[in-house]
Amino acid sequence: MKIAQIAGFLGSGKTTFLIEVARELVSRGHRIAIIVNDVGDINVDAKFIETYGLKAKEISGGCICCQIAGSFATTVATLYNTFKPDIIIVEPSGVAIPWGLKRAAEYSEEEMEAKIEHAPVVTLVDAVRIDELLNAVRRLVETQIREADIVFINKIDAASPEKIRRCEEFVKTVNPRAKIMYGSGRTNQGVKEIATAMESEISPRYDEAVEQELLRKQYAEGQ
Ligand SMILES: Nc1nc2c(ncn2[C@@H]2O[C@H](COP(=O)(O)OP(=O)(O)OP(=O)(O)O)[C@@H](O)[C@H]2O)c(=O)[nH]1
Ligand SMILES: [Mg+2]
Repeated sequence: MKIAQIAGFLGSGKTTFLIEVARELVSRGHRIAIIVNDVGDINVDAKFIETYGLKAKEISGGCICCQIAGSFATTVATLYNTFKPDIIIVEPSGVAIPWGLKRAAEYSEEEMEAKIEHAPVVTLVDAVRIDELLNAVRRLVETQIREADIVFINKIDAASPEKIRRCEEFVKTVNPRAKIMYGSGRTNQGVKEIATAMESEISPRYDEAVEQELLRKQYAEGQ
């Protein structure tokens, strides 16, 4: 069973995008479940999402990549045991770290028969708010980009070419190995391409040594 995470800072368009990608995958015949992790007060309405024929679970009360990794793992295992999705698409909180979520997802193997595979880690970057992001939460955004397989520069329907270019430059500096894609959850641009990547590509399992080396490099460069 695959876990596909859509990371990105608060308000980067994760929920909007995730619903579109999930609908696309359902239309291709997949069984899709969704887990949304809300740490704030405004909760996504899981029932609303389910009207699209998806199974949706909401986890609140902390961040699923660290504080409540155990309840995330149990939710994944329960979904597998009751619904047997091909792919679970996860919206981590806006402050989650992708490798933490991979590790937490792998914990679920203790509670079910299936093995976890990871789809490419997709990190959304909000092109409309790129300047605010770089000023206010640069380190966090860098970490989310550094751990991405695909960086999706989002909201291009509303961002100037200049801002889109700044996003692209920033992403290339932080993670030259990431594939960069462009689009908009609102106008559906890029949705099919991400759905295809989730179907057909695999991201490595959590490996502590690899993560520590990446972290060491990031902080050495930041000195
Ligand atoms: N112009 C534009 N606005 C978008 C797009 N996607 C989302 N938005 C808007 O951005 C805001 C945040 O969208 P969400 O999908 O809730 O973003 P999120 O990342 O899930 O937010 P949190 O869960 O609160 O972190 C909403 O006002 C959306 O309408 C897009 O592709 N283009
Ligand atoms: Mg959301």
